[in-house]
Amino acid sequence: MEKVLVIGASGQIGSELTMSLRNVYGNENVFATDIKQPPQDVLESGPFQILDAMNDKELIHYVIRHKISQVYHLAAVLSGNAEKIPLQAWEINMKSLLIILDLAKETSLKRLFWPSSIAVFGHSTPKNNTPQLTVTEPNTVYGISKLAGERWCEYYFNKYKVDVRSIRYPGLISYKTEAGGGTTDYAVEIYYEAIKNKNYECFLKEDATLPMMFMPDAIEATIKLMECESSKIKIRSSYNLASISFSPAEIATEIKRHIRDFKITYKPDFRQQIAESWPQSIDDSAAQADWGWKYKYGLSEMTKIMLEEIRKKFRN
Ligand code: AKB
Repeated sequence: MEKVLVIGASGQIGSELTMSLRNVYGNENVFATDIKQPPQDVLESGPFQILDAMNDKELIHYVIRHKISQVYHLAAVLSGNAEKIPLQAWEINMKSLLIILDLAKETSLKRLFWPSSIAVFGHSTPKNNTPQLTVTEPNTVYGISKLAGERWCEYYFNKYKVDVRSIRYPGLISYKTEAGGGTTDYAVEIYYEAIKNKNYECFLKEDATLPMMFMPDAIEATIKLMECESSKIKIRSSYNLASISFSPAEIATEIKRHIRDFKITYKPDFRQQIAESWPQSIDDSAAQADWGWKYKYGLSEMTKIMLEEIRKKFRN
């Protein structure tokens, strides 16, 4: 039986991924860690421990003690926050990855997942249908750390046979745990504000189109990639992954179909520059061909579910 560890289990991806992995592998076999408390369901359904991903000694003890066979390492400082604390963000994002890559090399860890991002691309990258292999000249700290991380993953695979797998996530949208410190976070905040106040002041311009994805699709892709036979994984840096692309104006129009008097205003801040450096849509044909990826949720299905679930949350 697999013993799975999720590092960063209290975050936006981690909290949902932990619950899905517990459904697959059994509650007692999925261990969750983070430096902050997780949502109630993660806490109550299986093992959780406060553990800092930067503490290599504690981490290695934990992995050996629980005979961990797979790790999902999700802890990171996202794009917006990283610009405020560049050197600290670099240190956290890089050191925690190198600790876990080296741990995988030294122990009997079978598989490792690490998330990359569309942030590896920059101004010189083709904006539409961005290819898997293209110019990568990111100019955010987060993007630089993700690109360097991709190179390290491929290096550990080639040199030490560490079975590491990765996805370049687009902006992720979910109702369960709010995102923190990203450029694409507006697409989560907008739903909460639409229900609470019927208006939203957006920190990006109305036409800032970005690649996005509903969390259930992202979780499915992640588990699918990790379950795939090793020989099928041809890319050991990180896979492009695509579903929907939209601008703040387009998501606002979709919300207005449900909340007629919803209003959006625009007050772009420093994150607009980050958004302008990222692609608008992604070519994920490699992920489709290698491990059969296909997304399910479009903007309208996602909006319906987001509004229903956030309403339920407020009622409770
Ligand atoms: C961010 O906005 O920083 C993240 C990402 C696209 O990686 N959501």
